Amino acid sequence: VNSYKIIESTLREGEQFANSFFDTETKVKIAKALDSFGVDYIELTNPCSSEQSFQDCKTISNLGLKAKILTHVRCHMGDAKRAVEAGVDGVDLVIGTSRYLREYSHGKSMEMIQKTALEVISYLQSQNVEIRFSSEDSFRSDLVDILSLYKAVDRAGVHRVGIADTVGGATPRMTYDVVRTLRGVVGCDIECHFHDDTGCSVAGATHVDTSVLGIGERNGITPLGAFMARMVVTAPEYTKSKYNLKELKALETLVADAVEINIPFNNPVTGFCAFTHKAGIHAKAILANPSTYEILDPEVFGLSRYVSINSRITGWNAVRSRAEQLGLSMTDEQVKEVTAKIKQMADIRPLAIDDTDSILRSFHLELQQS
Ligand code: HCA
Ligand code: CU
Repeated sequence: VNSYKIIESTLREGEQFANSFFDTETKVKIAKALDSFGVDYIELTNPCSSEQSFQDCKTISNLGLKAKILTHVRCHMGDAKRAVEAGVDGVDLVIGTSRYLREYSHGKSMEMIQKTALEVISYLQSQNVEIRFSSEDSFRSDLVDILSLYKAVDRAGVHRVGIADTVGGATPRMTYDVVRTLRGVVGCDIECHFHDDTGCSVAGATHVDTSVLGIGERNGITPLGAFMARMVVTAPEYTKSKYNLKELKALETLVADAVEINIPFNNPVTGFCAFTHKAGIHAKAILANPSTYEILDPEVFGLSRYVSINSRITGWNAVRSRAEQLGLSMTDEQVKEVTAKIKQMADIRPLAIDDTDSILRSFHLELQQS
């Protein structure tokens, strides 16, 4: 994978998150922040959902952003017409193809689905918008069924076909197999949409659906930040030159505030401890060469690492580095001595950074006075 595109769905899938309520102003703010970050597409809620959804879709389509504006609609003519009226650049069509959805949701046969799909696609082509066609619950659909459907829509000229792990049950291996098989059947781009019910949402194709912090229906989809963390390792040149990675933290904070949640402590890149090193053995190596224990360089995201010395498992190399930061000069023997004091204190109670700093300072003061 040397290049890929992001279809950012915070303003569609993300609106399906339990806590989400986005007023127009918030949507516009988020859309602008996503655009500034550099995402390729911004996907919006179906304009048929409500009057305000239609208005917001129009408003965002008219902002003149660099990102292409998409809306996500059911595969039927009424929805497609409303999408075009809203002025979007592209339309993401979706229809359920698994037995579950065909029996318990819309009740259509595969023949009916294909017929409707081709009609809707030909209408959208006449309106010059970009078209994506996706099945819903792809991984629990009959593979032969969806492959022949995709073949037909590819021949009809869609820009992308999508596969969706709607219930979050697919493994990376299953994803690889389906995408590879599909690659042999269609010539257009392939988009992936993964739910995170079993913690496997970071794996991908040419176009990947994300949302900020992964917010979405149930426990959401591929988080933009985790995906960036993955891709900065997998495709560093492309990822670093294309996306404004230094804006990630502000973007996440904006969305977290809007939906009233905290950024998880263990979030990739922006979790409060993502670049905190604690054990003495780690700290020593990190200070010598950060790559020893860091697959990601925090600076790439405009962040910095932190070497903790506030615990019983710290080591003297870490303490020496902190002493240097504080401008306290000591010999190695002295550093080892004060490290022992810190460990002794840390065995008794949890220490804060202020505690260890003052242990260092008073130790240094005693040295000067003696
Ligand atoms: C849903 C639909 C969807 C669609 C994905 C897509 C899913 O909200 O139930 O069109 O790419 O997960 O299947 O989000
Ligand atoms: Cu979804």
